[in-house]
Amino acid sequence: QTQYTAIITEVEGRVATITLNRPEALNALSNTLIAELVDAASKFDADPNVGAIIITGSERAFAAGADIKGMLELEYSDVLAGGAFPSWGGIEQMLTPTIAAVSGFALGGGCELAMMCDIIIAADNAKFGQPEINLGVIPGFGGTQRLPRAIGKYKAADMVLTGRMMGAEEAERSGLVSRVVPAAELIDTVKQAAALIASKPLPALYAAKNALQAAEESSLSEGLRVEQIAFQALFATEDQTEGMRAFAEKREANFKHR
Ligand code: CO8
Repeated sequence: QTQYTAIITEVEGRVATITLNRPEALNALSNTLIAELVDAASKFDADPNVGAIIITGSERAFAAGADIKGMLELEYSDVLAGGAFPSWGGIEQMLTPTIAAVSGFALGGGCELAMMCDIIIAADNAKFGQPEINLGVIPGFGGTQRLPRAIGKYKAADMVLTGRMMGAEEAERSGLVSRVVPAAELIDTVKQAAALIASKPLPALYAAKNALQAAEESSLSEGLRVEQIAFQALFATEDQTEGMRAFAEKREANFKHR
């Protein structure tokens, strides 16, 4: 088991949970935190015994953004060189389904991290925002691209240009979150959703996630082709045979995740 300093990891059944843990800075995304998160997430993604990954923070903050104190002294040449910020390591392209469980602040890089996940479940106290404009910068972890895709051009421009925060109710209405639940029920709800997902046949989960990603990245005809090829390929899996046979035999399927 790797020793992490800025995150806590836990596995229960087929569900892995990564908890951001820098309470002194409202889980600001330091380089160490990002590197540890990417390391843990990629290891879980590579593990066939993990069928869903939860990323969460504390009750007060999912993450209040990139670490502003760590960026204070940076100059253009430092940032341009590319070494100032760690890579997200393609975390959003992992095939294992990810759920962001958001309570409190999800600002800047925190909002962007939530948007790298497949599903966002928010507590009713959640606050989303891209406040970078107040710091003289703009979102740098995908916010200007993922937010308009999630909530449309006009809502996104309102958020990015004013830097204002959006509460959970507005976020749900706008399509930024999948569900809102009372804060006290957040973790239980997310664990139940993750366990339900993780119980599904893994090859189909991977294929579904890959096709959903294609919907964001490509034209309709290309996306439909990705879907078609994946749909056909699933007929080569044991879980497809088992899933359909179980239905016909009116019994519960016993998936092997292969
Ligand atoms: N970075 C570093 N420290 C932080 C951050 C942060 N983003 N957010 C909060 N903290 C620290 C505070 O400095 C404070 O520390 P201390 O007690 O030592 O002074 C502690 O956390 C608690 O925060 P507050 O006292 O401010 O708590 P409040 O409840 O008064 O306010 C807020 C909470 C509203 C969340 C407030 O802390 C805030 O506005 N935080 C900054 C939010 C922000 O601007 N985020 C965007 C950061 S920029 C970004 O994310 C860009 C990402 C892209 C990078 C591009 C790379 C290529």
